[in-house]
Amino acid sequence: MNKKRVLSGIQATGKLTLGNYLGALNTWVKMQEEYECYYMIADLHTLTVRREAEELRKNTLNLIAMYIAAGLDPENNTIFIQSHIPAHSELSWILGCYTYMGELNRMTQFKDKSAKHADNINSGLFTYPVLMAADILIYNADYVPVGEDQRQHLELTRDIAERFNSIYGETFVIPEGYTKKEGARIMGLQNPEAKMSKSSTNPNDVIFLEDEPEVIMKKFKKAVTDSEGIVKYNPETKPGISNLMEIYSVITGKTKEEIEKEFEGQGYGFFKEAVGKAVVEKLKPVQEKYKELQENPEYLENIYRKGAEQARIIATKTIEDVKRKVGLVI
Ligand code: ATP
Ligand code: LTN
Repeated sequence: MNKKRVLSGIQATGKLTLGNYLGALNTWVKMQEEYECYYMIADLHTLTVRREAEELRKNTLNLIAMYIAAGLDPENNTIFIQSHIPAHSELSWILGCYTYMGELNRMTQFKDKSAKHADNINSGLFTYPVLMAADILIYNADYVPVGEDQRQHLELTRDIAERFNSIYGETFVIPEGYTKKEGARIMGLQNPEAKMSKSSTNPNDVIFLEDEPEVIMKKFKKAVTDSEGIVKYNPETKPGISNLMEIYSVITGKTKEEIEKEFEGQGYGFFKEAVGKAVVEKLKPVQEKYKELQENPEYLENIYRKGAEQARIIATKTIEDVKRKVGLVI
């Protein structure tokens, strides 16, 4: 049976958050049964913002450990590091010549990140989505599981692929985004109007997957709510409570209505504690496995070396096909 193919990645920019887990990793784990999956560490993308070299290397290894700790089976999935497959960068150059400045100018992530890093608006930040398109198209992925914030990049990827196909004939599979409604956009605990993000400056805004249970409980206790005192889902008027309900819903599998019923007549304090406990329980085995894996760098190296070998087979085929089509001598 021919399985559909999946590709996704996370930038090695630091400790993963509950947002990354519920919006991306958790979905990847579910997809591994049904699809042929390629999960990479997007290390080249991280260079768009200044990093310490040693820290980037450490983050990359830790991220591989976290992929596996979260439940990805390295025997059943191809886990690899983006920069180990130079064909991504080659394809990115070629696709950049089929992408318009106007299209890249519209990307909200570019606008956000250039506002945040006004002293370093480099061209990599601008062409970031082209490299992401190359990551996806080089494997002819059918599905790309990402959080809501990446959907615009995915639309652009489809446009680039369609443009290329219409000039040179069927070359790329047109990928589809795969975003679960639940968990696709987890908001900050202190500022529920903005997404929970690794690079947030307020640590109480973010649950890190490595946070100790007491820290997690404390952060939920401090989470911003409202003065109504009723556990009810309405992201417009009750963003804080609705976000906590979202988190609780993805973790327990309960619907919003079931949660409203469960906490009817209870105060926010009680509800926050329940959410905190559910998160702590869910993360416990992940944290234990993560610690164990961090102590075994050889095992991790084996995985990403083997992953690169597997990924290279498909990437090489695609890049050669593309080069031939555009007229490069190979
Ligand atoms: P940074 O703060 O460095 O921009 P980030 O936390 O946004 O990082 P990324 O590496 O950009 O994380 O994203 C990795 C994956 O996690 C992507 O699929 C993204 O859509 C998803 N993701 C990130 N933040 C959230 C969130 N708050 N809710 C749901 N999904 C998220
Ligand atoms: N831009 C993505 C990371 C990423 C990615 C990809 C995701 C790089 N290449 C290819 C899916 C497919 C982000 O999450 N910030």
